[in-house]
Amino acid sequence: MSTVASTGTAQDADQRTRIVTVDLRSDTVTKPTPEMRRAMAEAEVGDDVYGEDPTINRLEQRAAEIFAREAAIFVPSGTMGNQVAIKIHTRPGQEIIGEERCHVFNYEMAMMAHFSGCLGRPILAENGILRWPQIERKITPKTYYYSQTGLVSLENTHNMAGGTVYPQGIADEICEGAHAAGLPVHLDGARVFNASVALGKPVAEITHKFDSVMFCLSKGLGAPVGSLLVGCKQFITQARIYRKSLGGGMRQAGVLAAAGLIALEQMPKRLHLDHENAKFLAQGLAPIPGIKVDPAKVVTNIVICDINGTGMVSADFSRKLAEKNVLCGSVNHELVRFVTHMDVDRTGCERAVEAVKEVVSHS
Ligand code: TLP
Repeated sequence: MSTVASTGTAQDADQRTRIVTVDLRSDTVTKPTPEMRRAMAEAEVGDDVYGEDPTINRLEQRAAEIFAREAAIFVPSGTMGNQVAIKIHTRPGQEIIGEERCHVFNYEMAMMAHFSGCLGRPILAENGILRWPQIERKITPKTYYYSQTGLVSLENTHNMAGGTVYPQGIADEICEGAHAAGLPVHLDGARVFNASVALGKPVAEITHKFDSVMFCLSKGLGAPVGSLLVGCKQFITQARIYRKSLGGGMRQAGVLAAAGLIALEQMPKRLHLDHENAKFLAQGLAPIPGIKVDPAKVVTNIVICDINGTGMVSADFSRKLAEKNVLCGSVNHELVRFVTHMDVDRTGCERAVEAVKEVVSHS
C-alpha cells in the first residue's frame, strides 16, 4: 500500500496527499476483508457455550478435517490455546522443554507457571530449530527429587527466530523421541500455514505426530479474532472445560467463526505472496550499512534485523522509521522485526526499504 486511491472530490484531493502507513509490526494488524465482513454480518449464530452456534461448529469441524484430527475447539487467542494445551498435558511441579525464544515462555505472561504450575526449561537453538539430542539431554532423570519433564513444546514457524521452519524430519524425530520417553509434544503453530506453504506440504502432514496443535486465524490468515486447538476427542473435551474456566466460553461467536472460515479456507492460498515480499524486504535491507540480516534465512513472512551497527537502539530506530510512516517492531535493544501480511504489498515493502535507508543515513 502506498497512497490512497482517488476519484476526484475535494476530500479525495486531501486524501491523495495523505500517506498510508506501512504497518510491518506484525501480521496481527490485518483488517478483515470485505468478504469476511459480509460473512460476519450474515452469520448464523447460537449460544456456543451450549454448543449451539452452527458457524462455530462448522469452523471446528473444518479445522479438525484439515488437520486430520478427531476434534477442534475455537479459542479467542493463540495464548489461550497454548495455555489450555499446557494445562492438559502437564501437572503442577513439572517442566516444559522449549526453545529459549519461544512464545509460550516469553510472551504469555508466565501463564505456564501461573495457571499450570510449571517451569520452563529453555534451550537456545540455532535458527530456533531444536534437535532431538538437545532435548533428550534436558529431560530430567526419573528421580523423585528432580522436577519431572512433563512436555515438549515446539513453535513452527518460529516467530522470534525469524519465521524459521522445522524441516519435517527434525520435527518428526523430536515427536518420536519424546513419545518414546513418555512425553507429549505440543505445537505452537500460530503460523503453521506459513510453514506448510514454505515446505509445500499440507498442515495435516507436517503436524500429524504432535499430540496437540494450536494455530491462529488472526495472523497471516487475516481473520479479526481467534485460534483453534486441535487434537483427540478426549483432549478437546478437557480443553472445553479449561477454556470456560479462563472465561473463554463465548456465546454468539459465530460472527467470528464466519470470518475464521474464510481465513481457513481461502487465505492460505495467498501466503506465498507474503513470503516473497519478506524475501524482497530482506534483500533490500541487507546491503544497508549497519543492518545485519541474511536474506537466505528468510523463508516465510518474518524478517528480523540486527541494527546494532547503525549506532541506534531499536526503540529509537523504530521511532524514526515511524516518522516516515513505516512501522516495525522492536524485539530487544538490537533486534527489530518486520512482518509482511496481506495489507502490505510490494510497493509498501519498497517504501519500507527506502525509509530504512533514510533513517540509517541520518543516524
Ligand atoms: N505473536 C505476536 C506477539 O505476541 C509477539 C506477534 O506479533 O507475533 N504463538 C506465536 C508463535 C505467536 O507469534 C503469537 C502472537 C501467539 C502464539 C499468541 O497469539 P495471540 O496474540 O492470539 O494470543
